[in-house]
Amino acid sequence: MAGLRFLTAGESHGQCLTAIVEGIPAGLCVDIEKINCDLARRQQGYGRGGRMKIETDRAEVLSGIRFGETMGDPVTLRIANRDWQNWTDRMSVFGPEFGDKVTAVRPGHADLTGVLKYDRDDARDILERASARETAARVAAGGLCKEFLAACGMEVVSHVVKIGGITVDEARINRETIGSGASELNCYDAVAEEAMKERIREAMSEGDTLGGTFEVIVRGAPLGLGSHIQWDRRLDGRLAGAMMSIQAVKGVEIGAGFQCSELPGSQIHDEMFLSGAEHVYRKTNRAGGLEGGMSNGEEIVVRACMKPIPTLMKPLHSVDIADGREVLACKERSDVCAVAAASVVGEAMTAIVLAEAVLDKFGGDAMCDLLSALESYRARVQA
Ligand code: EPS
Repeated sequence: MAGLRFLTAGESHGQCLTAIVEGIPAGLCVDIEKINCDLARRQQGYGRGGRMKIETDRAEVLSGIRFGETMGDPVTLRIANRDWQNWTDRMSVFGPEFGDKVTAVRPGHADLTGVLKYDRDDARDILERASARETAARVAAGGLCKEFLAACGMEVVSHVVKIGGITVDEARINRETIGSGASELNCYDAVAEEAMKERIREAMSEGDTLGGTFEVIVRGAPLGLGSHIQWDRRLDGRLAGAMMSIQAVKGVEIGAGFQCSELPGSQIHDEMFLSGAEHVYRKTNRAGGLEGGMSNGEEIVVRACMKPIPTLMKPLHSVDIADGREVLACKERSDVCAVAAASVVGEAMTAIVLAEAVLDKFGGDAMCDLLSALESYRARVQA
């Protein structure tokens, strides 16, 4: 039985999104405003569309927390869709069919494969759930996991490193400020951020969309989360899978990632040094904090690349599933660039995987048992 599991439910223009998180031990103090803060961060970002002006995402707790503390029960989190008010007829649960069908499927979206696989004649039945709106529920679940990790001395932050081909200059970034929330694009190189905004403005005026890359960093993880023993216990594999599950993500790297295929071993592996008699340290972190499928005590660094959103205001060539004609793809209100939002979702998915790994290693129905196991382990391995 998995130590932690979560499910989400809900359509983009349905009544609400719901997340159920099971496995958080009893006795965790939860600050709902921290979860709401992440939900607000997910809504931000230069280049987001009109929907974000309608919504003010906030999580409501329906189960699992009493007097501000978890009880060990599944925690149910609900986020209302304000836009539902404008969709009650088109998204009615039992009412008669209403509204135009979406039939001019979008290249790059779930539309075509979804309607064929699920035998639907309206791509709305697919796009409502495929929409990245679902990530609000993941961010709420991840926010809860972040609070659990914080109680264990861990922090998960992120930053955007590339948008539309414009890349940050690592030399201009003070890594300690990452996570301070001081940037509209969640980018900590102010010069690159301005150029990214300009690129987003250009794409918007051209009716186009832009992708990019974000990096998630875990601080304070003890060494030994995950295991080399079996493929499905490797933490790097679990992180990559979770990251790849985010809508529009097409590539994931850990540490030096794809650079590993270019440089010799002498320039990739992080050499080890001793401070004092026993403490091993490294001067570099090209492994991204993961060796042998286990955390090694350094910062865990995962990058994910997001493709440009497939809804273009200057639509691409496509087909109409209603009559089999070649047409231009449909236009739905959408974002020009959502990489900053995706970086917050990346934090959430990373937090969920890390929380699961902590629970696998230290067990725990009750926070006090888990924290004492963690403390004695940290003392033994000095991490
Ligand atoms: C999103 C809400 C959606 C989209 C976007 C993400 O709202 P709407 O469809 O009402 O404009 O803005 O979804 C997509 C990018 C997509 O491809 O579906 C959100 O809450 O993040």
